Amino acid sequence: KLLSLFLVLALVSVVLAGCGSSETTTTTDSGKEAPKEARIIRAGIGLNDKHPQYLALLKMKEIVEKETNGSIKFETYHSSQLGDDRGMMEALQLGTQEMTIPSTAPIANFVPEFSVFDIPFLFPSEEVADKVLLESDVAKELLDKLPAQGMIGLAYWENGFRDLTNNKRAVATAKDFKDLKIRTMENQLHLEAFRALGANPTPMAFAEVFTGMQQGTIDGQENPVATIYLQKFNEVQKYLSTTHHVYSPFVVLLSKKFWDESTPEEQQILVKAAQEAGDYERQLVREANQKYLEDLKAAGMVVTEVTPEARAEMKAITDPAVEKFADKIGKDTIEKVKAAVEAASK
Ligand code: TK8
Repeated sequence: KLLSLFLVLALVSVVLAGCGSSETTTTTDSGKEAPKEARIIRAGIGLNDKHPQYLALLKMKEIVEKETNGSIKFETYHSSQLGDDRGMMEALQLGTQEMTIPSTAPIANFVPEFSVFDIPFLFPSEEVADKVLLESDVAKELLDKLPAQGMIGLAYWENGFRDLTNNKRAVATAKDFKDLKIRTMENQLHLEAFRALGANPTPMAFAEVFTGMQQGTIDGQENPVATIYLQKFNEVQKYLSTTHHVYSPFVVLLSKKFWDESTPEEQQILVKAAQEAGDYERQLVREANQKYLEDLKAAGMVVTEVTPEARAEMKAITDPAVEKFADKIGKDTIEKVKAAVEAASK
């Protein structure tokens, strides 16, 4: 009896197993319901997870994962966990990382034309920057130079107007830059402009800036207010000047390898998601740049409002230094961007 019960059980389990496997076969044969392996975008940025750039990256992740029904998934990394701007862009070229969102300044090491945005006091306002970056042909033409470097520019986002902080003195006018050891991004034009102002600039990866200021190897740095506040630079910096010397755009960069492996439909979703998340990012970053200036004052920073006259003097000093880069950037690009700025300013 026991033996027959055992045989019946064995038979039942064989039949059940058979059913199971035939079901699996059906699904695979139809080729539809079988879950496709998702392709992963590893997205890395230098800023921390409090910054609007990271919040917008999460929004982009949400849009893309939803719109592609999970055929593309994101892994997001902040605070230079995947490396500094240059390292991440090189990883995009190699195809060992899929996305990063640097300022245009370090992109100029790959596509020199991008240095046009490093020209001090180029943009008079965020509204003008929007018109130039989101609507002009030249902004689009610049993105079109990226594929030759193994990268795709999906959209412009905003870092914002850069302000100066330091530990030595209140900087109100050009003469106050004298001998200040200022960290700049890795960008030749920025170095030259700060030298022209009499400062002693040095390029450094973003992740090292806080420690550099804490230990006194540098006196200061320059970044938009949102970054200064959210990275807690005020804990190691006393003076802030609203120089607004450069407006930094961000560019959402994708590796060309990942782009080429994507379907036209996925490519369209990626571009649209980057633009949509970009609108959100601009809104957040503008609110942050406004709000946190007061918070920095409340936290004890000495804030010096730089006058339009003082800015004009700084511009007059940096203009000739910048002129040396005209050939590298391309006179054509400079003229087109300046014309777009003028048209947008009307
Ligand atoms: C972070 C950078 C940063 C930039 C800088 O990766 O390096 O100062 O302004 O925000 O993009």
